[in-house]
Amino acid sequence: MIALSMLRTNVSLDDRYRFDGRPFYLNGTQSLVRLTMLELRRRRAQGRHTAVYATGYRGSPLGGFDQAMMGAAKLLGKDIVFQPGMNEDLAATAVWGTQQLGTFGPGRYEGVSALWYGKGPGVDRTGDVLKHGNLAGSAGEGGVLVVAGDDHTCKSSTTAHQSEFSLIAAMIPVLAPSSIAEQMEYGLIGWELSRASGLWAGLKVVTEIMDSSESLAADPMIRLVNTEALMPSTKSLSLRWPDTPLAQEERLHRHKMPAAIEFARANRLDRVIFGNRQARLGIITVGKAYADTRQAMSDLGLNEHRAVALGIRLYKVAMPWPLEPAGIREFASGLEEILVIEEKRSLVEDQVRRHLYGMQNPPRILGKHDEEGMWLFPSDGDLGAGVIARGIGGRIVRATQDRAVSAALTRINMALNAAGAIEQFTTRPPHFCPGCPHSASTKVPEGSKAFAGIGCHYLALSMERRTEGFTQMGGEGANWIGLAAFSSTEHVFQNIGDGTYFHSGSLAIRAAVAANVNITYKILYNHAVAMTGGQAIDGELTLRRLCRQVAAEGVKQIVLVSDDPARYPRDALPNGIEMHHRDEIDAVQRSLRETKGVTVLIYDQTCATEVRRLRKRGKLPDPGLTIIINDLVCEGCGDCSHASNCLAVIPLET
Ligand SMILES: Cc1ncc(C[n+]2csc(CCOP(=O)(O)OP(=O)(O)O)c2C)c(N)n1
Repeated sequence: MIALSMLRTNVSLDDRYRFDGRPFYLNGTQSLVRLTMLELRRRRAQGRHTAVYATGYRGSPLGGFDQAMMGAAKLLGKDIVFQPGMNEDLAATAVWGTQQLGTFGPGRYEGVSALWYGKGPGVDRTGDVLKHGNLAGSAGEGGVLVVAGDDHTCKSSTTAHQSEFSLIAAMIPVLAPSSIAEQMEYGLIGWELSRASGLWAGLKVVTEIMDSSESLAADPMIRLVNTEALMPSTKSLSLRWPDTPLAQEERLHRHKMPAAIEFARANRLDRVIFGNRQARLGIITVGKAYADTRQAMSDLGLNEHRAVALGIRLYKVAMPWPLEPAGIREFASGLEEILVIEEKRSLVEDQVRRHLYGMQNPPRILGKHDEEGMWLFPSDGDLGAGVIARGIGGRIVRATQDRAVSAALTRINMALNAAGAIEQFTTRPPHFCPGCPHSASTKVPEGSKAFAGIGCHYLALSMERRTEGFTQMGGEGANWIGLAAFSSTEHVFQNIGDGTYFHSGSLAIRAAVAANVNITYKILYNHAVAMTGGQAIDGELTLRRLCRQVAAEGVKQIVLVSDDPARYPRDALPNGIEMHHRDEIDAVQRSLRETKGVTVLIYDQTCATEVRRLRKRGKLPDPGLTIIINDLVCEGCGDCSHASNCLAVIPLET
């Protein structure tokens, strides 16, 4: 609750990044920007002359973090350095570098608190670096926070992601906040954990929290126990040089991991929220599921007082892996049943089982499934407050026959059924923006098929474009290498955005050339990484450079199509590049598909949203041209909408 006297009368957008003791309003993305500032302030308060470094690669729910960091550059100051990565794994390698500051030679700072960020698939592709980096470790005056963005319901992704298991593969502990304030709190704890244990520390952020916003009265207060003092036998766990792989492994398994668990225990990161000794039903929950569980309990009419009276004890896990065992054992004592409520695959539930194994009179542990093997808190789709309320309510009614909970449960079930029925009419499929170049660029000639990839052009999959199938970012066309060897189809088109080409896709073209398959890459040069917010490509990719790069890969032919081929003087582009007006795209594609080997068609047209932004800012002239369909002669057949594939063309009742 924020007192009226604390409210600002003068407000500015920068307030979210000010530290003047006043409340501030910020969204999930901005909370990570503020986190970097908090970390620097914390280190300065500890008397350390350290810096903060942030790098990674965009993708929802971390799509706008780079823009937010760049927008706040002045307020961040010179000791917080932001550098967008070319892709996730190379960015993580740069983070590894920041931790080498103390061993490499004299530095300008005592250490660097590094933040890496990436969307779930980016976490996956960075696996090798995360393993290497975590084995090498973090610097004593540094620390690494690995921010993994998960889109659990696949709102803006190609996989409904859960990053924990990738982080676990690299033996990186995971912290899972349940609110915007906790994102900052756990972020700071993560850096401390990293310094104390020599590990890299994971911070899981999810779409629902990143896309929400909150007013906060104050920054999180963090007081941590010095775990080094608690573990006197532990030698320094930090990154060192020289170092050997087996010494790293020993340090990781025998010292760094136990240090992380000790850190969690000593600081009581996981804690009992409410409950007493008489409780019989325990609820363990984590991350966003904690917030949903509280909502579910409220929907069931269970405030803290009522819940305790019904014999419920609630436990909130801050670090789902490695799960600190002492707290769990203490919590479980005296309980008959434990419900583990967590999103996606079971992670905490399995560890709870392991930690309670061998306990006298152990409670029944349910989570993903009930005792009959029926789904209780499913691992697929959305585990929202409604589904959780249904699960918890059912168990309470079963154990207590409580009438009020039973009545609330009936209401919740009715609401869930009604919501399910409405949903089928209210889902709006995504579509190209009006004026999107992909609307025309993704067409293929009669008799041909195409593959999609990562980017806005992915939406062509649900349009009449004979576009069937896609790959992960950077794999574009490599699936054809395997498929072509056994297919009777002679040739395919592969769409690839310029952002993806720069990130990693250029390597897929090299692979296709090496395999000598018949494929035409359509490089959709829209001058933006459009789908994530229209960022610029993270380096220079002029048309000339792009043409020279693909030519150097050894492709058989390169054709450039645009709305104005005369724009490029002959000598601006390398020799041998054909240029055509984009109206000729069909004929161009027909000719390219007959050419054996790898060919490239570059479709040059700026992203429509970027064009609109540039025009609004007066940076691009308005063409002053409007096409009007005369409604006096229009027969209302709707063909113009269909043929133009443009949402802005709306059929008129005539
Ligand atoms: C490994 C990985 N990193 C990040 C993303 C997030 N992502 C989805 S679409 C996209 C933009 C691709 O840009 P571009 O290739 O230029 O295509 P456009 O959106 O401009 O059509 C990104 C970065 C992802 N899907 N996978």
